[in-house]
Amino acid sequence: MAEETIFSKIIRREINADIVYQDDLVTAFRDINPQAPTHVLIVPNKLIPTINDVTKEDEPALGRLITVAAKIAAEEGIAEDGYRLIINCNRDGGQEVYHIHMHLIGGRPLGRMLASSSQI
Ligand code: DGP
Repeated sequence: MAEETIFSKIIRREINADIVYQDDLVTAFRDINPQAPTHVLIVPNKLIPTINDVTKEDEPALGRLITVAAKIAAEEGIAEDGYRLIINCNRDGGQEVYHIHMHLIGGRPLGRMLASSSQI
């Protein structure tokens, strides 16, 4: 059994967060440390630690992450200019909270996907 993170408490509304959307499958709330004018985290309500742990039965919730991202981007007024969706996985991916979450980031030009580096 995976260990709960702070995100489970946010989903259950046991601690404060700026929740912008919630339904039976996913919850979306503003990142506590925003990297751009819009920075929303969209998470499955079910605790799935990483992308490596997903199963076929998670497909409805994982698909909902995308449709909710598009809806929030439209509401935030960033759909036309564009935005970035990111899911980090494990240490090399930079994952800090072990409850799958999709970052929706936009509201300014985001530049190249990765900082340029000579290391491949
Ligand atoms: P990642 O590196 O992909 O695991 O991103 C974790 C993000 O979660 C990071 O951008 C900060 C955010 N975060 C961590 N704790 C909290 C919290 O308690 N509330 C909110 N709203 N965001 C949090």
